[in-house]
Amino acid sequence: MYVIGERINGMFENVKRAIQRKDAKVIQDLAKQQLTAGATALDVNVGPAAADAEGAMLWLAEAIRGVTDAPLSIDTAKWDVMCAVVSKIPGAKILNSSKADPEIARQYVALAVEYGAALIGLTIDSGGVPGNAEKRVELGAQFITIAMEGGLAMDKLFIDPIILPVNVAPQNPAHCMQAIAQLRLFADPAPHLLIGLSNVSQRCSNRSLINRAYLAMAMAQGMDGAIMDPLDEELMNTAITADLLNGKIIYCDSYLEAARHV
Ligand code: THG
Repeated sequence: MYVIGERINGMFENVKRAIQRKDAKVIQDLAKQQLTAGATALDVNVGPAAADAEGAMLWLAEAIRGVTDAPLSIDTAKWDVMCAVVSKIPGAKILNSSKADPEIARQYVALAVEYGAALIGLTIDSGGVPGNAEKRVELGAQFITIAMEGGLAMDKLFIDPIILPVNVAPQNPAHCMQAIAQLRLFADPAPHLLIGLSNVSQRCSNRSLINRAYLAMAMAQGMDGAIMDPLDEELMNTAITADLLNGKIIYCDSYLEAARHV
């Protein structure tokens, strides 16, 4: 399971404050904690409040690079910010994210190829978030084709069917799972399939239970990545155990610990 830690996001008060006060230690501690807990990569999002999105993104990345070379998922919806920061952030990168409109997707694929980065492609276009599984599959397949044409290897492409909170979009989590099951069949080798897991339970009670149940269900459909909270220990245990039951890792009595350190 490719776990991208979600905690370095200006949506969290402590991160927002750290950005404002330029308190690098808060960010570095979050980076180290998430990696120790089993994250492979770290999402970096300046949040909605940052006035200077480019400056804040570069400051966050520099702080994180002081403690780790782990891949950074540069989480911005703004093309100009992505373009400005990608050349300045050293090490492995995941561009998070591109919409599936052909002219937009082609630009992001070219940018990812130019910098040897991975790319998250959303199954959304200017028409908005699809209301069914079929449109997600159509847009995901379109993205896969554009990536292939642009020379982006499938192991560097993550397709994200866009998960919405189950309290406001009751059928959405099921649609995403159906799309995941179908999209993994579109290419061989398949692209990665990923979601922003915590979205599914926003403003719900039983948040971590909903996250855990959905994670295991979606992994059974072939999801192999998530932007999620690795500091939720039972959530990480669920991810590792789903890998075990999917035959991705071999059982030993200490499999939970062993899997965190591969
Ligand atoms: N797909 C892609 N990228 C993404 C998302 C996605 N990036 C952002 C987001 N979705 C994934 N990251 C988060 C991070 C935090 C939360 C949800 C998703 C979250 N935060 C608390 C909340 O809103 O309740 C913050 C409250 C707090 O504790 O302060 O749930 O889908 N490609």
